[in-house]
Amino acid sequence: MIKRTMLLGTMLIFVIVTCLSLFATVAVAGKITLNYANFPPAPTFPCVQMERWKIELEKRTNGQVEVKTFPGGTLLGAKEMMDGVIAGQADIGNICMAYQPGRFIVTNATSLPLGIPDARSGSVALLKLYEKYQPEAFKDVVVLTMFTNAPGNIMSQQPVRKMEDLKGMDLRASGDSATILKAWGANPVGMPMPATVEALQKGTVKGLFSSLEVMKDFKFAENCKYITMVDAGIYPFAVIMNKASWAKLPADVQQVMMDLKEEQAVWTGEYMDQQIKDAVAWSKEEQGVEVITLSAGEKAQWDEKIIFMVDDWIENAKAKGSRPRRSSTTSRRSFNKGHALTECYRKS
Ligand code: 3IO
Repeated sequence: MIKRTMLLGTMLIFVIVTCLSLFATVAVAGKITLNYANFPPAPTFPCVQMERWKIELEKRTNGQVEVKTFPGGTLLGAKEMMDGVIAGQADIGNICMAYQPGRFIVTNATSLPLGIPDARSGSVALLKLYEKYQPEAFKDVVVLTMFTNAPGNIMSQQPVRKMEDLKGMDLRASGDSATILKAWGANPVGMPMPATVEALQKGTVKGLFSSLEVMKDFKFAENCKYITMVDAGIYPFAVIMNKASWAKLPADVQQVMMDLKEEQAVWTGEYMDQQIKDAVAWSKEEQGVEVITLSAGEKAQWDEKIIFMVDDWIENAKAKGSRPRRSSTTSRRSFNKGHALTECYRKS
C-alpha cells in the first residue's frame, strides 16, 4: 500500500515537472530580449525612466518581451550612444542630444532660451517638435520617446550673486548651456554629466550648470554649496531603437511601444520636476546649501545676454538647409520664421 502511494506520488511529481518544463520552454522560445543602454549611473533620472519603461513594457506585453537594462555606460557611453544603436551594439539607447553639437539641430531648439518652465512642458514640447518635423537626424533609428530635464541653474563652490561673479569661472556644461554660460562671462568646460563627478573632485571645474536634481542624485551638494537660480538651458534626450531590432518585433509589441511614447515623456517630465523639489529641499536642509535668487533687474540683464541664440539658431538652421522630412508649405514657412518652437511649447 505504502509502495503504491509512493509510486503514484512519484508519477504525479514527474507529470507536474514535465508540464512545467514544457511550459517554460514554450515561454522562453516566444520571448524577445532587448538590450537597453544608458550612459549615467542607475539612480539618475535617465535610468529611473528606463526602469519604469522596462516594467511597463514587460507588463503590457504579458512577459513576451524582456528588457535588459545597462546603466552607467556599461554597454554604450554618452558619446557613442547614437552610432552604437544605429550599428546594433544595443537594441535601445538613451541619448543626450547636447553631447553631439550640430547633430540634432531641430530638436536641440528646445535647449534655446524660450522660457520653458519645467521638465513636463519641455518633454511634451520636444516630442511634439519631433513628431511635427520628423528631423533627418533620426532617420536611421526609431524614436521610442523623448524628454528633457528641467531648466538649468548654477551650482558652484563660490557664490554667484551678480554676473561679474561668474567671470572666468570654470563651470561644466554642454551644448547650448555652454553657449549660455559663455555669454554670461563664465568659462564653460564641456563634458558629459557622469564625468562631472571626478572633475569636481579634482577641481578641474568649480561647479556646473544643469538641472538641480543632480545636487542629490550625484551628491554634488557635498561639493557645491551655492545655487544661483537662472532657469535657463534645457537638455533634450531621446530614447532610440535600432531599426532592424524594431522590424523584428511583432506588430502588437510595436503598438505597445508607440502607445507608451507620449506617456513616458510626461511621466519622465513629472518625475524630474518632483526630484528637483526634493533635491533642493535636501540640499538646503541637510547640506547647508544657499539658494541665491537674482533681483528682477539683474535677471532681465542675464536674459538679455542670451536672446541672440534664438536668432542664431534660425540663421544656422536655414544655412544648413534644415527641412522637415514630412513637410507642408505652411509648416515649412512657420519653421523658417522660427514660430514653430514657441507654437509647440504654448500648446503643451
Ligand atoms: C543629466 C544627464 C545625466 C544624468 C542626469 C542628468 N541631469 C541633467 C542632465 C542633463 C545633462 O545631460 C547635462 O549634461 O547636464
